[in-house]
Amino acid sequence: MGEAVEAWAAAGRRNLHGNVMQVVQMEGEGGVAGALHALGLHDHVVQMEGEGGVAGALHGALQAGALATTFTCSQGLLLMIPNMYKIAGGLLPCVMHVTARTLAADAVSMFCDHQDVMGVRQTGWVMLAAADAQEAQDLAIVSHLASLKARLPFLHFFDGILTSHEMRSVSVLEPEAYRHLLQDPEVAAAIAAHRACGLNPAHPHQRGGAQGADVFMQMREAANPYYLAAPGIVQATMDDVAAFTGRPLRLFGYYGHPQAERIVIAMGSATSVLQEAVDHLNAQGQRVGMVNVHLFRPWSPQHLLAELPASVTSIGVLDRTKEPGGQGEPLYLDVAASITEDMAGGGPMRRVVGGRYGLGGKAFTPAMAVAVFDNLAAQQPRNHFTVGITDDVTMTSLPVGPEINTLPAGTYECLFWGMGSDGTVGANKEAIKIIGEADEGTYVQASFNYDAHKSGGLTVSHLRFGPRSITSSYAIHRADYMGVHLAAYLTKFDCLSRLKSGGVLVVNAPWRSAEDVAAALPARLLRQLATLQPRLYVVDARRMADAVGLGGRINMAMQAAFFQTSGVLPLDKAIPLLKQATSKSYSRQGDKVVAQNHAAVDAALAAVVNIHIPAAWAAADAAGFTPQQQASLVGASDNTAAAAAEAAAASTPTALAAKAAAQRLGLGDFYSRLAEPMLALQADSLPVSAFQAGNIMPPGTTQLERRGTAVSVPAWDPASCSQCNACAFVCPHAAIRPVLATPEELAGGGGTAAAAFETLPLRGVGSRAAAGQELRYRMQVSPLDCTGCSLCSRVCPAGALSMVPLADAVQQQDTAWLFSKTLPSRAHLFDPVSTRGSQFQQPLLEFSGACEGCGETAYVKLLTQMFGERLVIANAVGCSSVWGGWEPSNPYTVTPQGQGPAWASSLLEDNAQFGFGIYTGLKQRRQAYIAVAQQLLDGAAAAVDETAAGKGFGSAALRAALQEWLQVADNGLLCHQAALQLQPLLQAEAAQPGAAASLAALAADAADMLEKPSCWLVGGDGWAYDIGFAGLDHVLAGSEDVNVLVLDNEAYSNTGGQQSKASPLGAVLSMAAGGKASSKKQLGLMMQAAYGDHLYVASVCLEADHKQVVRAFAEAEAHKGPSLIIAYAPCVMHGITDGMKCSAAEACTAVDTGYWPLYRKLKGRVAELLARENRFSVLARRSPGVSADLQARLQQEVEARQARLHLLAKEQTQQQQE
Ligand SMILES: Cc1ncc(C[n+]2csc(CCOP(=O)(O)OP(=O)(O)O)c2C)c(N)n1
Ligand code: SF4
Ligand code: SF4
Repeated sequence: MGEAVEAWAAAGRRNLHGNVMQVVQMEGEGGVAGALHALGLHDHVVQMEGEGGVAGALHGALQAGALATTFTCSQGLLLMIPNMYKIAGGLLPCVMHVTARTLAADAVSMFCDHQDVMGVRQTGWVMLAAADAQEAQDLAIVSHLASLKARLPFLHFFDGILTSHEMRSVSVLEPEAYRHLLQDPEVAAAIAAHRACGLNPAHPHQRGGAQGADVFMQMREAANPYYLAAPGIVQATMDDVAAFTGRPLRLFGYYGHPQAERIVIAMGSATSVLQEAVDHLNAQGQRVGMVNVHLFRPWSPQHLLAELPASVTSIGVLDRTKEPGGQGEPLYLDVAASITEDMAGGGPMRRVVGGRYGLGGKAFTPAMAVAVFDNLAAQQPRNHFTVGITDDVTMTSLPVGPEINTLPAGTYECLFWGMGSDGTVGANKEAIKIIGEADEGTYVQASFNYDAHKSGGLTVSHLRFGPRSITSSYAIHRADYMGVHLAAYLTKFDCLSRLKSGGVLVVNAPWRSAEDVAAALPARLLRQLATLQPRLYVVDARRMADAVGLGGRINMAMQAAFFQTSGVLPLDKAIPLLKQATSKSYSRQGDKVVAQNHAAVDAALAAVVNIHIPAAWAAADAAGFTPQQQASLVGASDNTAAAAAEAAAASTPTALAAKAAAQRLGLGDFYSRLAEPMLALQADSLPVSAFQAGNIMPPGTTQLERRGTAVSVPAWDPASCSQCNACAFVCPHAAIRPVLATPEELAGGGGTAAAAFETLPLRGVGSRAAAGQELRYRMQVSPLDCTGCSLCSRVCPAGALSMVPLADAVQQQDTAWLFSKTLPSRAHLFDPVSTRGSQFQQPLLEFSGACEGCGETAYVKLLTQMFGERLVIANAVGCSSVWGGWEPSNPYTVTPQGQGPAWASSLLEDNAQFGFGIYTGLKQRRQAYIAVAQQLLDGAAAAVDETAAGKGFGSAALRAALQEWLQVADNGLLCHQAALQLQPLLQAEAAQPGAAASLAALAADAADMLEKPSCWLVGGDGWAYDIGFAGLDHVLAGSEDVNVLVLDNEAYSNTGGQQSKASPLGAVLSMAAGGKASSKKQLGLMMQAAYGDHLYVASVCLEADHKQVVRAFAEAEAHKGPSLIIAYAPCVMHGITDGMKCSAAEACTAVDTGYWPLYRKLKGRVAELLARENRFSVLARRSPGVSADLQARLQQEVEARQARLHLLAKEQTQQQQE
């Protein structure tokens, strides 16, 4: 919401008062207080460093007599709690708009429930809940007006994602109406009163002082009249607004049978589902109703009771939140108390039960709503129930029947299965706008789901339209139209079960005939098609997109196919509208891109193939696979009969490969219990017993995904390869690795490997193993784990990698990959602190869900290669926590000995403190261990352990090893070697009969305590520069041995690319739509200047200088004190003209031109870099003058910074020489 306001400002849109908003970024509440005004009385949009800062600024602005508003949700809302109390305590009117979302608990989730707003219900803010986008508009207006009249702050909330991200036809109130409402004398007087209370030296007063026990309580109670008056003020304001909108609003909106016996009470988008269920049940002759709670605080029992039909005997309350251990959830408790008090006062006997639904975005459907009404009809309705899951542990769940159709008649439903970054979601947003705007009488609705893979993952778009208003806030179950934008999804997911019989099915595939389809799809799908008899169309959108130069962006071709085959609009009307919309949305990227998209539309229209479904498919072979597929499946695993049987039973080749991997890794239970259903989108039906409370994920589970999403994968040419390992170094997904084998191992590969396993004699270090054995070298890709970004082939200095279609490579290369996994590690032959040597170490971060070509992952992968066996990572929330740990995908894996990175994530704002806490905990435990070991060694065993009295402590060899370990216990690398010597001795002697208990105790903890942990605090620039900066600063100011890695992609990428203080001058980002006007914060320089030599600081760029980054990691790790490494991370948000495949070259230019400092000599000018990145070039196209000015300033800034860095480097060298 804030971004939208900022974008309006940048576009010059005027507010109600005729002013154009102006964006300013303030650092402190004092400055903001004078500047922040909202509701258009004055006109600034302010972005703070974090939500805690926003609340402080809001509070300050209000104290100054300004009108202010803000937007937030979830963790951000929690950060505001202290100031929310202050604002309410000061009776300061303002409005906060909240897209209600869940809070991080055992896991982080970005989806909807009311956990966040329920967490602030005690702060004294009035709380208004909107059920849908239309109500959100209407109640936003009510909130702003009523807040002034009531002299209380208002929190206006609606369901995050469900309502906030849904596209829906709404009736927008004209500015004239707003103006009229604002001119209401009562409102004008309230504004004047508020300003009169503002801090001003002309009429000074003091606010917010301290009080003692004698008066504090009375003062708190003195505010009661305001809360008592608020419900009446809100209702009156609702009536005023309704006079303009024609949509009446009530504090508690009753809907249903006038003589209802059973009613359900809820808030938010679920109420629209309840309405549909009410209509459905009343049409069957039942007598039911529902209450949509708009005013949640202050709670008004009178208004609730007044809304209920006298006939009501049974009430169900639905809460979208959970209060573990409570008597019930908040809404239930309020309703129950109101009804009980009413009954005590002589009101009718009514039974109230409550339950939970929809936590973390869990769907709430009409069938579930019916289940809640059915529960109320039971003799003994279940109380404290859940609905929407199967709770087979504490047995709370209500039984739910099959889904029912409660949609308005004439509604047409479309479901699109797209791949992240293929443009499907963007195209669908355009399509729904086109459909909605083409005919005034058409109502539209669209919502979008994404999986956790940043790119190449699944997107599902739900589009509905029809002649009546659509409020159904749940997924489409039976689509009239289905677009499958990646043919593999047909087999991977159960798409067809969501298609209506006789509906339209359009698939992006190279098929031309029914025979092609039959050869490509398993028999179970052919049978399903024969039963459903859809109108089947095929379009080879990928080929078309390639032909016009759009690569993987197949959206335009698929949109053209949609308009052509669905018949939703006459084609001669739809296509010009589509092209018009395309021109608008791609104009930012230049004429060439617009022309390419238009060409894709034309090509698709001419190439859609209609395929008749033969009735014979109904009897397709029950084994489930075509003969070709059976052959390829067997080849992909091994040649046993069991594998063949497995192949027949499994649903897809990748699923089969995943299952085999799970077995190999001992993750069979995790895979079948959780990962497999989750990856197949079947996890909604998993019962509670499938989960272990506390959420601990086993390592290495991304190996089970075998995603196979690359279009093309690298093919290795041994003849050209120089064995530099540069390709493996940059690969973001660890999908290409150097492999070493002896000729004997190759021969023992059973011929399976030999053919596909060409090798070279290993060059350089370690070419002969210790035993004098010859080693052979090979660069091996995992085709099913590669994302096809092609970075590896582009960085290869010898041109030894070329990209080839996945289909051509998969079978042979996957067999070779699986064989390579059976070879022993030879990592010890190489120095991990070298570019080449580091890549012979096992990457313990692999196959993450990061975007193709992501610049963040390779840094962390390198960390795991250098320190993985003793690595501990505290990860700030951001992209790196999403690609680093999204159930069931854990990309952090282990060595064959079971060691690997220990990873945990707390929040965005506290990662430095969290990591510091982990470090301190580990250090404290290890120091105690070291002290005991030292004591024992010093001959004090008797004092520590009476049973060991007089026996001495271990053998001389053990004591020598222990002594050696103690001497280096604080040095990560040396300690590793000493631990390798010590541990077996400890274990062996502790296992001897009669061994001292103290020795056994030392041996028992040895695995945990001998290695020196390498603690890294990892996160993005949003964390380090902004929201978590205070904590980071505190940790770096200390002397503890923690290492900080900032993955600096110069924006808040995970949330869509908002500007951070790391963003450069002139970049167009969200919250900087007019180009960022302030400079990048010089975090490294600041910290160095502040904390001097006790802090190790480096600025690195992995793509530009492999050696420097390896050295910086090693030096930081060895530094006895805090270290800070700021790492340049190219990101899809940079909009690199030719895509992320060019990100390595782009990063090199960034360094060469001095845009990104590595203490290197400058070459060229930054403009060279900027011209190729859309975040800069968009401004050059839109406002050339502004762009030129900002770019010139950026060049100057780069040069000045470089000069300072040179100076610093010089000073340091001089100091060292002295
Ligand atoms: C206190 C708080 N505010 C906002 C958010 C929402 N949020 C989640 S990730 C993220 C972006 C993090 O950006 P950055 O640290 O730069 O990492 P990146 O995603 O770019 O890797 C934001 C704003 C949050 N989780 N917590
Ligand atoms: S194409 Fe990309 S993901 Fe695949 S191996 Fe090369 S660098 Fe790795
Ligand atoms: S940092 Fe950028 S490229 Fe990497 S996962 Fe996030 S959005 Fe994608």
